[in-house]
Amino acid sequence: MKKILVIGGLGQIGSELTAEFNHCYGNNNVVVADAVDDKNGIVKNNVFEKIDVTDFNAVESTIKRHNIDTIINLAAILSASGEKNPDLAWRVNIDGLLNVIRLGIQYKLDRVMVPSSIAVFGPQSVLYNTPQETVLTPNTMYGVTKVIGEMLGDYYFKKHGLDFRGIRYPGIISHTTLPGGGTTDYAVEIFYEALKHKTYNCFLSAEACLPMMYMPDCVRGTLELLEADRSQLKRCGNYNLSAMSFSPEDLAAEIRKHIPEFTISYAPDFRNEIAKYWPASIDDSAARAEWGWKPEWDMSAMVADMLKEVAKKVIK
Ligand code: NAD
Ligand code: AKB
Repeated sequence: MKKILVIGGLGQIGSELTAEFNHCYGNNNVVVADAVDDKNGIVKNNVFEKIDVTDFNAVESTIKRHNIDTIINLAAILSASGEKNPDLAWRVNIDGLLNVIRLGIQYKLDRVMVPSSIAVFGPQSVLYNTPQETVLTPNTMYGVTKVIGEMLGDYYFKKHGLDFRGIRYPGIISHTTLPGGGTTDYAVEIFYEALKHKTYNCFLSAEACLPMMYMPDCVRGTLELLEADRSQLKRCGNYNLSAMSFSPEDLAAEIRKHIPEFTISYAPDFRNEIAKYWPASIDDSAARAEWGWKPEWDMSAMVADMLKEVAKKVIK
């Protein structure tokens, strides 16, 4: 890898992945692209390109202009936003992905990485210690696009040798950039509300247990898979990855260890229906065996760190 293009680089994961790529590969070798302007000044040390991933020519000219040999495509419409606008979710998550895949083949890119999600699972999947291989019948448009994305990656790897890689991320918790319209967003919002108002009204039910991961593990795992020797990998874009699992009431209890007066109430909305059919826990033995994955952050360490970091932003 010499020159990396991060599409969707202004988002929750892209903004932090770019910082790590800068550290590992040098900021001159990392180009950040997104469909929106960088109004919050996220990109400080990289070339920024405003492009829409659904615009084939724009992605192609960016690849050519910067001599790109690796693409990380993070541009996506997440689960809750996707249910509000399924057509847009299809366009960005599938048409955009196909642009990246076709250009990856045309320009013989070294590798292409596109995340999947626990949203690939659904009512017929095994929902505890969910295995790598199980029935995938998602009940959201987002989940549908993620299943198809995994299958397209596999297809183009086998037919055209495109080195396609991806992780089924769990809900990602972080404090740098806010999450972008998912079902697991509550697990970030709760910290801001706990510190600002000592109370939080949760859009999931108390017992909705989901797999989650703290951003430092997400960034490290992504880099590890990106760097892994292809000959060690038995699959492409669908690695299960696990770190911790908790419900809103578990998380609230952990926050109360730091803020004893914190209270939580529940007003489950349509996102609770999505969460109901996502796994409670994940079996990530394939990632552990094939590329050495091991999480470092558990819930109590994550909560302590989130409260410390979010406090710097909300308590002046
Ligand atoms: P996000 O919503 O925070 O960021 C996505 C970025 O893509 C945004 O900056 C947005 O402006 C950009 N974008 C949207 N449409 C675009 C388009 N047409 N062209 C170019 N850019 C466009 O999302 P994220 O949380 O950073 O997720 C990144 C990837 O990881 C996605 O594929 C998502 O499905 C996956 N994922 C995320 C999580 C999570 O909890 N954050 C969990 C599982 C999987
Ligand atoms: C979402 O909730 O949509 C994302 C995801 C788990 O894919 N955070």
